[in-house]
Amino acid sequence: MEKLTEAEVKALFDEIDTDQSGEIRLSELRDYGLANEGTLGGVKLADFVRQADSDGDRRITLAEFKKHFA
Ligand SMILES: [Ca+2]
Ligand SMILES: [Ca+2]
Repeated sequence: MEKLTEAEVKALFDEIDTDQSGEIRLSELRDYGLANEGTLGGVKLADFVRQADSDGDRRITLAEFKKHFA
């Protein structure tokens, strides 16, 4: 996966977190994926959630999101 800067990761997070709740839900990822061929950085959305959601609550916080791209 290509390296993103911290600012780019934050911008991407904000782009996906359309209700600005501070966490990304699968439904938000789906909406984002519909416009982006169902993948994020070349990773399938369902796989992305499994990988990025380190505490398993099915929501991706900015911290988890950053960790994933770090
Ligand atoms: Ca959200
Ligand atoms: Ca989580």
